[in-house]
Parts: sequence; C-alpha cells; structure tokens
Amino acid sequence: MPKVYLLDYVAGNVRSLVNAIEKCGYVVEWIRSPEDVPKAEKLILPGVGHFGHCLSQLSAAGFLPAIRAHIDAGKPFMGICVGLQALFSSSAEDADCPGICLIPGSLDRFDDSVKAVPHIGWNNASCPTNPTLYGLSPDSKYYYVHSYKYPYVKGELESHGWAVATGTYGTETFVGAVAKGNVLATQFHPEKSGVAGLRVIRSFLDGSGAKALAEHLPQESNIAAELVPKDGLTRRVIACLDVRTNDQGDLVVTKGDQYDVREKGSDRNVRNLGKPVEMAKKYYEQGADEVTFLNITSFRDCPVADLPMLEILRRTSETVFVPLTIGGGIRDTVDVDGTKVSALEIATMYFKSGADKVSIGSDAVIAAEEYYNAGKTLFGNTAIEQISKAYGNQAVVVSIDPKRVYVPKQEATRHATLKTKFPGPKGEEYCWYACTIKGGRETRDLDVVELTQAVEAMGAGEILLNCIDKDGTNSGFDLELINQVKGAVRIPVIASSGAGNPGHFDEVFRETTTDAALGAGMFHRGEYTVQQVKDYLAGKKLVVRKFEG
Ligand code: 1PR
Repeated sequence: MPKVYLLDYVAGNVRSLVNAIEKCGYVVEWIRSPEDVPKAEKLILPGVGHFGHCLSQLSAAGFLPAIRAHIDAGKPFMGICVGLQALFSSSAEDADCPGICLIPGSLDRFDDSVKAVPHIGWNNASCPTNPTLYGLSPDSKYYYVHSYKYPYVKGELESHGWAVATGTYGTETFVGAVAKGNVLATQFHPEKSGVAGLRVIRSFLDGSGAKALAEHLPQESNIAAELVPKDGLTRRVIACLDVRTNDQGDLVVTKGDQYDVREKGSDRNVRNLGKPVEMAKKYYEQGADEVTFLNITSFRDCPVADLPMLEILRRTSETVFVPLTIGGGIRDTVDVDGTKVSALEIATMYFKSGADKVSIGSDAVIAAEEYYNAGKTLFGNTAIEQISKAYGNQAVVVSIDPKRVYVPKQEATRHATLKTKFPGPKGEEYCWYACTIKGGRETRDLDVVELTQAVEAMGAGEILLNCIDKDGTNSGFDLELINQVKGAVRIPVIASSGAGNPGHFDEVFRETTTDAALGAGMFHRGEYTVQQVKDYLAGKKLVVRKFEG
C-alpha cells in the first residue's frame, strides 16, 4: 500500500486520522524527528489544541525548518486544524509565538458576544472560484472545532495565488481551507467529516486534488456565486450511548428512566439495548453528527489500561468518521495495583484510542465547589484545567446531571432561580436546578449557573446538559433549564434528556439557542432513526447535515 507520513509531535486524537487514511487505502508512517522529514514524499501535519503549544513544540524539536524545506521542495503537504493555523505568521492565541509564515497574516478569536465559542459543529467550506477544490462540495458540510480563525477578506489570499474555501459563523466569514501548488490546509477536520471529509483526504493522497488545481483556471467569483450556501452551522444531532456491564458481565448499551437503568420487573436486570460498537456505527450511518459514549459506572474495579471503553473507542473509530466523546470516570484515580493515575493520563489514553472529547461529570462538580470556596481562584490542578491546557478547550466537555428544586419565591434560596411554567407539587412558581454527582445519587448545594460558570472559567469547551427529571420520559427537553444555562455561559451547550420524537428536536432548536441536541432512548428503542429526526428538521426549514453514503 502507498505510504503517507504523519508528523508525530503533539498530543491529540490522531487515531481517527490514521483510520481515515487507511480507509483511503494508504498506510501511515510516523515522522518522529526532523531528520526523518526528507524521507517523506507526502507529509501531513495534524494539529489540535493551542497554537502556541503546537508551534513551540514543533520549534523546540527542530521541525520548522524541515517542514519549510519539504514545502519549498514542492512535495505534497497537508495541514489540518492547527496544522492550517501554523502556516500563518502568528495568532492572537499566543502573540509571542511565530508561525511557519508561509502565508502572511495573523489569526484572531471569534467574537463570543453574540454566539458560542468555540465554533463547534458542521459548517461550509465553499470556494466560489473552484467549487470542487480537493473534492470539496458546496452541498457538503465539514466538522470544525476551533476558537481562532483567519478572517476572510475577499481577494487577499487569492492575490498571493491561494485558492480559498470559506465558512461563515454568525457574521464572521473565515478561512476553512486553502490550497496552492503542493499545499493543502483545512481548518476543519476531514477525518471527522464523514464521507465528505474522506473525499478531501483521498484527493490529497492520490494527487488528484493538486492536479486539478494546477489545471484549473480560476473563474470569476460571481460565476459560481449561487453555489455558495448562505447558512452557517447546521443543527447538530447527537446520539448518546450509556454503557455499563450488565449482571452477566457483558458490556451493553443501556438507558435509564430518570437514571434508573434496571428493568421494572422483579429481577431488576440492567436494561440491555444492544452492543456499543455496532450501535455507534448504525447511528453514524443514519447521519448522527456526533456519537457520545457515557461509561455510567466507570468500571470501578478494572485496571486502567484495560478499561473496556478503550477497546470500544478503538473499534468504533475504525468505522465512525464523526466526533466521538467519552465520559465517565475521567478523574484522578488509584489503579488496582496502587499506582496513581491522573485524570490527564486517563484522558490521554482515551484520546489515543480515538476519542475527540472527554466528558467530565462528578469531578467537575467537586472542582467547582472548591473554586467557589477558594474565592473563585484557579489553581491549575483540576482535571478540566489540565486536560484543556494539554488538548485545548474543545476537547473538554462537562456533563451535568441536574435536578429541579421547587421554591415558593426567589428569596427562599440563594440559588439562581427561574419562574417556571410548570409549578411544583405545592404550587411553587419558582425553581432552581441542583447539580448532582455519582449518576444522580448525591445532590449538592451548587446550582447549574454556578457550575457552568465555574467550569467555563476553568477551560471547559462545551456543556452536556442532561436533566434527571426529564431523562427517559419522552416528554421533550427541559427548555427552561436550557435557556437558563445558555444565558449563563458563552461556550456551546448540548441539550439532553427527554427527547421522544423528532418534534422535540424542532422545539428545542426553535425555543432555545442550544447549540446541539442529543437523543438516546428513542433511537435505542428503534422508535425513530437519526435520519428521521434530520428529515423532520429539514422539512421545518432548519439546516442539517445530510449523510453522504
Ligand atoms: O461522574 O464523570 O464518572 O461521569 C458519569 C457520566 O455518566 C455522567 O456523564 C452522567 O451523566 C452519566 N450517568 C451516570 N449515571 C447515569 C444513569 O443513567 N444512571 N447517565 C448516567 C446519564 C443521561 C444521558 C441520556 C440523556 C438522554 N444519562 O446520557 O442519554 O438523558 O436520554 P433520553 O433521550 O432517553 O431521555 P462521571
């Protein structure tokens, strides 16, 4: 099989990229030192996380001149995400750290005053002058996850010979991909962009993208202007799989009613709804924009290196080319032999096995309590801070399991209340949401506004907002809860718990500003497919990503 060389310099989920490359019929060889770069014919620079962290690691290891020489020699080069950003001169993310300076210009941060940042989800990469650049398509969507971007100014990069594909987030149009000669770079993750992304990787690997670019006569941009989609992010639909070992010792997908995952009958068996890897693949093929695994019992007595979810991720990432999140047990742990294992080390094992994000539950609540007890001081030692520093904010999700608490009036509690349309059992008109830990078994004196603001300050990149009252009820999402949390933070929020039919997804996207919506039971029980949800949303004129088979 033909070879492609991948630069191994930075932490992150490169397993998915390797899987995507192998799916395209190539084998990966790692470049581990600058001296090895000249042997690479085709070189890929993957990148996640922080611009400064990435560039300083590349620089310290002596890679920068070697990469530059590879590009100057006219050999095929592809940069992904921070691998695109690295080609520019600098970034506001770390103004003291210079880039590779192949493209003049500096990156800046998305404006978060009116929209959630990071920009996470499926967006366009459209090039009006060359709509099929490296296999891109104006009808396809690509998976982005980043806070910094190169702002697009029409004609600027083109005047230096670059073909440019853009996306638009809110009112900001940014560079989604650039190509010139032997160089292709994408801000989006092609390895996480389903079939549309695999097409881009393939056209880089087989040289057809560069060949077509060389033969292409740029058109006037207005010729193809109608091919440029006007919309930004699509409505993200996520399938969630709660996983645990059942009483027979098998790893199964389960689903609770208000977190009770046992059957109602007298034997009280753990509800078994299927096998995790197979179900993840099924949802990917139905068009799920992401798949989330929640390891709801954390496999407490298992050696860390043998965590069953590691194998599940490895196998899932071979066939599922959309983002994978793993939650449950991401905390400092003592292994069965007494060795201490940090949350960062556990997260690293998950990333290396194919996860793109880790989701932290109970540990985030404890960290938030300590944050407030210390007068809102950050010490840098929490799992959230350490993982987001190493892998970027976008890699850290905080999963919340709140419970509604009714009060007769606002003054009855110090917590952030809201006036509810659904009064409590004694006619109480106000409520607040208490955070819980240990799968809802222990309620803490911390509300969702406090928790989400604390974890945002610590560097979390996204909130997975469950709701114990709604979980498994099929009665729709808790819109009041979602609006309260959306009003409290600027990072994206995923609405979860209560979805029972496609109309509930339409409702949550219309009546809240949620950034994504997640379903579990309705998919597992086969009542609806992800595809049906998306078709329903499309019928209601909401923009969704279509699955490309
Ligand atoms: O505390 O860091 O070890 O993480 C544990 C993780 O496991 C948390 O993310 C927590 O939400 C989850 N978890 C723990 N116990 C349960 C349980 O069900 N007994 N599941 C549990 C949480 C909620 C969602 C569910 C939605 C949608 N389940 O996963 O998928 O509510 O369901 P629906 O659409 O069917 O209503 P840590």
